[in-house]
Amino acid sequence: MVPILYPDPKDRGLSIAKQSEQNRGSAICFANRDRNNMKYNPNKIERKWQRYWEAKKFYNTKDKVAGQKNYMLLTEFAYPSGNLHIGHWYAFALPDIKARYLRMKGYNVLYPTGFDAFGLPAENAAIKNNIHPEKWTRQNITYMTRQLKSMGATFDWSRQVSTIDPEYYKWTQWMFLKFYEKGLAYRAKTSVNWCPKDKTVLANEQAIDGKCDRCGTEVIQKELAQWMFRITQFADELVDGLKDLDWQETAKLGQINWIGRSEGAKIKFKVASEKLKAGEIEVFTTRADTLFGATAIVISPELAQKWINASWPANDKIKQYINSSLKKSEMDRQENVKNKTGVSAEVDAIHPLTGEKIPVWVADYVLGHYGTGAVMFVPAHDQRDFDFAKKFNLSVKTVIEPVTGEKRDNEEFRKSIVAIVENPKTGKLLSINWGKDLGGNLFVGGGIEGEEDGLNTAIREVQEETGYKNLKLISRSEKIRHHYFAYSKKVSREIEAVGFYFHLVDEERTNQKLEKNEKGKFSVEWLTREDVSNKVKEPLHNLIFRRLVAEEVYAGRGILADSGKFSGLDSEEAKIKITEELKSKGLGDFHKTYRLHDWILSRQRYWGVPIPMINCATCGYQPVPKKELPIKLPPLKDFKPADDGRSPLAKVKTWLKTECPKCGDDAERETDTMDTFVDSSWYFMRYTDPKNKKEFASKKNMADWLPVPLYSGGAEHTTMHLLYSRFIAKALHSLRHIDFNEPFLSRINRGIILGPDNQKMSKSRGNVIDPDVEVKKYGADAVRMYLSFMGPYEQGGPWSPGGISGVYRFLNRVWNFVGKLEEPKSVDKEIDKIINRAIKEIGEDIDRLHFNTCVSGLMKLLNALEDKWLTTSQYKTFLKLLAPLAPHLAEELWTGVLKNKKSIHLESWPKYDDKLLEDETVKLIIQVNGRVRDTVEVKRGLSENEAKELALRRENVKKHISGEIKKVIYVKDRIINLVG
Ligand code: ANZ
Ligand code: ZN
Repeated sequence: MVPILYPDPKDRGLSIAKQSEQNRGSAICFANRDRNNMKYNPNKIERKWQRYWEAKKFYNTKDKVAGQKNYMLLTEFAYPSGNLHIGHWYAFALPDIKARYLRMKGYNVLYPTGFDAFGLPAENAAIKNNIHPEKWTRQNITYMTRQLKSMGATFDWSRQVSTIDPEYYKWTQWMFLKFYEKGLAYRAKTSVNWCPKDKTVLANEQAIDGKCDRCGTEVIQKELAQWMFRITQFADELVDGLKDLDWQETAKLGQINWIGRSEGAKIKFKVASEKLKAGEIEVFTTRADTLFGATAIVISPELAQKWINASWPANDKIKQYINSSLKKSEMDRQENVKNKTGVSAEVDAIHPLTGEKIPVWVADYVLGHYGTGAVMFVPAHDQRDFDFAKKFNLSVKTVIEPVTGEKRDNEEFRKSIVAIVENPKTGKLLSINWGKDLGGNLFVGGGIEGEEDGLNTAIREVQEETGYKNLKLISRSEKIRHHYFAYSKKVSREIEAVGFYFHLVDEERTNQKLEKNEKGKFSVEWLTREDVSNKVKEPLHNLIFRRLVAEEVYAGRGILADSGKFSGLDSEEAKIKITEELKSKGLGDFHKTYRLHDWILSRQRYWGVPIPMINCATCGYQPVPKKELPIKLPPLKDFKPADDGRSPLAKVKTWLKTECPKCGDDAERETDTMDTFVDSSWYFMRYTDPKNKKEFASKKNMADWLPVPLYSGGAEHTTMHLLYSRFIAKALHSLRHIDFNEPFLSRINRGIILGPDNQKMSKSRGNVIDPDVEVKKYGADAVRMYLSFMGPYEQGGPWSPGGISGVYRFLNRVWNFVGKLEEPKSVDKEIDKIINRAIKEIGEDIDRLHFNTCVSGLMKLLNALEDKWLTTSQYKTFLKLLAPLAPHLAEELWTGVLKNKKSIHLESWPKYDDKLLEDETVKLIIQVNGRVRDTVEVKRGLSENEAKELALRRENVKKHISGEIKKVIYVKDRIINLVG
């Protein structure tokens, strides 16, 4: 007959009724004895199954399988640094759970892997250890491949790609040439980030906080001719395309900010000086509405230098200033917020709409490579300009009256004041606390009555509400419009408010009792500035505090004032109207600008893909004919970069010297190699067709697999690899080489595994967890499962030695959860229900990559089943649920205990039964006024009303209810509390 499973109560002389009282400890002993004392020994079983799956080519994926949908689950391929660390396990072993699950769900899953194998560390190791970069890299690949195989993952090794294989980088070079033909790759002089230690150019993305991403050396700026990709041509598409992608919001935002699209206008200011050939200055602004508030023009030192080059006779002070500024990094120039520097250019510009003369200044907070390198200076509404105006005593003109809140219908109009009083002795500010329901902490406020002057109103209100009477005015705000709904009176209001900022002259107060205070309506409090920032949240009062006390400029929306015929317009509308007016006069136009620069891809290093160009003295740069690809890296002994900044390839004369493809004369090869991010921006396409000799991948194969439905990787790649890959896809798409233009439909950034001390793992801290050691101790299944269990995949967390041994104990319990093979006399329906729910929940968890809850789901399941007597079919289902998480153990039990001939990994994911889900019961706790009065087994998912009715029928509940039930607190499937 069919086998049965442990526990068999008869063997212990127990009745079935008693079996549930058995504790688990004895159950395990029993099982062990029964299975000839076989202990869970992962090392013994894991290698065995890995070899078996490999020999049977289980995971060599076919391009197409009848009746199955293709699914490429992509993870970022590894850099062959030498050794797998626990982060690699996190990156590869967890998505493998989903790969296995999808396979069981009937997908044809490709779980590819490869190596991103060019790059600096190989060269540095070569220099240090006197070993060729290729040898070093290939050794590492061999070693890491072995380590990767110990994960028991479903990698398709037959499709492995490695970026250093000439058959791969041939296509990297081919893409470069295709882009070159279309103007998407070009060479130009540009100011670049230069790492003096690595002696190479870095992309902006690789100069992090002004330091080299690889070695930490301070990056300097250099003007060099470089090869570039025109990524800016796709800037709009790169922003707009994100809308349709299922990515984490943080990743989308990271790209949006990096691209930094900014919509505004270019405006021309004529220059009133014959000495200046330029004749006009063009500025870029996002706030054309503030044009009438422009009291100067400020240009970048770069632009000033251009003027000088065009024979502007600048004085020495200006020249000196320009020279010192150009030495600073962009970072420094923007960071230095408060201490702005600058010099007068001693020329005037003419305001395009008023015709007034305004001075021109040079200052390095204006960047040379953003917008037009010049700004219109609006100190009233831009904080940077305001700081500069204060320092150099330039005039400030307010042109925007702030508006807060949203306009409503039927507003009641009022004029009012807000008064902020500071005691200069304590630095504290006077606040009225109205209590939570009436608005919390505010400043003194009140309506202006009749013809009263605002200042008088403010003084009167302060006295009436607080008693203080001797005040000195420090400053007053512009008019502020505020829309709000007055809850106490139930009316919408628009108020026109002015803020006043006073200092107390002395602490004398009026003798008369404060009327309102007596009614206990509010209390008077003195708050520190910090308290004010936290407590006074009401928009109008908060704004007046920021304007008058914190001295912030108003940079928000509002209504135009002092702006000629545009006065009174809303600022958003005014942006358009003013720009249109300028446009009609030929003095401006709408314009978009971006922070994104073109992608500099030249690297002056050996270990990369040679850029396939030839430089001829007569014909200039010529592309290498495609039939000559790949241009292979020549062998080389000395990898040190040349001191003139040229790549070490320049030393290989036999390779360097060649013929011009156009005129046949002697010429030289380009010696720069490509940024390795070029290699890695298309590798997933190659997975679809890794052996293709005629194309980088056939369109047919790409159509089978791409775009990638799910890509898992590290958050550090948001503005580099992910942006570059999207660009390459868009570029290839625009050249009709691929049929999709977004490569990755959904993307998940995983978290980071920290050391047991909650710090980033590093050798110097001695907190590095070596996966090989853990695998040896607990087995791959335990490592996979513990990594899953430690927290949400997007968060990661600290490694805990106790945590992994807990998971190991759990796997031991699974191992022991099996006994003699004999079928129970009757099927326990309750067990079916428990398993049925687990199928649904564990499956959904894996689907959403909620690996942690999926492990706890399995643990819960084992807890519920461990002391029960399962049928074979129930036990089978249990093992299938285990299979994606602990593939080796599941396989061992499946074939070893159940004697199945076919692997569990060829089984289907079990189906659950919706009807059974409804049939399930839960224990509902019934409380009366917060005290437990009863518990009752009920159907899962009762509505509140059903639960209430049921509760009211219970004797013990009735006893405790007297009178009416005022409130019901119901937590579905758990608790109902009747409050009388
Ligand atoms: C006038 C103005 C008035 C501005 C105002 C702002 C507020 P985003 O949004 O980041 O693109 N700007 C333009 N080019 C610049 C450069 N090369 N270096 C430094 N600052 C530059 O910023 C656009 C704003 O940044 C522009 O709008 C300009 O200042 C400044 F109440 O023009 B604005
Ligand atoms: Zn030539």
